Amino acid sequence: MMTTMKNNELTGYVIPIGNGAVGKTSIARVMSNFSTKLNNYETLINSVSKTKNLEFEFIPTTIRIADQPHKVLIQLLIPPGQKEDAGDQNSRSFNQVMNIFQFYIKRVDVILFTYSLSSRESFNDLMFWQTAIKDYVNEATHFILLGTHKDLIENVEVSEDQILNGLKYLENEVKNCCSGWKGKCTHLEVSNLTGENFIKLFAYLSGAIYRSRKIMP
Ligand SMILES: Nc1nc2c(ncn2[C@@H]2O[C@H](COP(=O)(O)OP(=O)(O)O)[C@@H](O)[C@H]2O)c(=O)[nH]1
Ligand SMILES: [Mg+2]
Repeated sequence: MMTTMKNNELTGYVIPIGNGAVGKTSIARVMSNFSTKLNNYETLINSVSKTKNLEFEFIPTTIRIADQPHKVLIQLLIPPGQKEDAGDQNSRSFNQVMNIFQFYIKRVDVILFTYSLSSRESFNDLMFWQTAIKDYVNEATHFILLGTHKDLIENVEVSEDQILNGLKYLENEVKNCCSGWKGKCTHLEVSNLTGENFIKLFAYLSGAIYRSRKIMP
């Protein structure tokens, strides 16, 4: 028997933040073009250009809760990773974009604190990004400490211990800036080149959006 999905549709807003070139736009492109039959997204990610404004990507997924299908729409909003206003007429910084779209971004269901496993600097700079995004955290916001470039095995600059400590740090910061925070968090390492761990990313995002909308409809 067909199960109706009426009233079971949720849209969640997901923001990847982090330094430029860590792979935020690539994540969105790979998600949107993901196939279990593909294991190389090189052409796709090499065609990504620098983020100059807020970018959008929209990915429909389905999860089953208590044997019922739920349609979860992942609405990605990708801001630039440029920290300071560079005075460049053709490009906007993170702050400029967030100021322009602050009334449009009503809530954030999931934050992807994104860094490259091959750049310790991009990992350490997540302290900056946590402060930059804190006004958008609500009691239901979930987050992932998301490492990219997992394929660059030879160039890994961030250890498992550092990832676990970083996650604890971010969790404490989120709790401090949002009293009564009821979200969840995890860490995940992916490759935009091979698509490794994207199935886990999809599962976490749809589950996190579902829980976030239960806590705060
Ligand atoms: N090898 C490898 N390259 C990646 C990965 N993610 C992104 N890149 C490359 O890094 C460049 C910058 O990525 P981009 O998505 O533009 O980063 P953003 O500035 O954070 O949006 C892209 O041109 C990709 O070719 C990854 O997981 N592995
Ligand atoms: Mg980008």
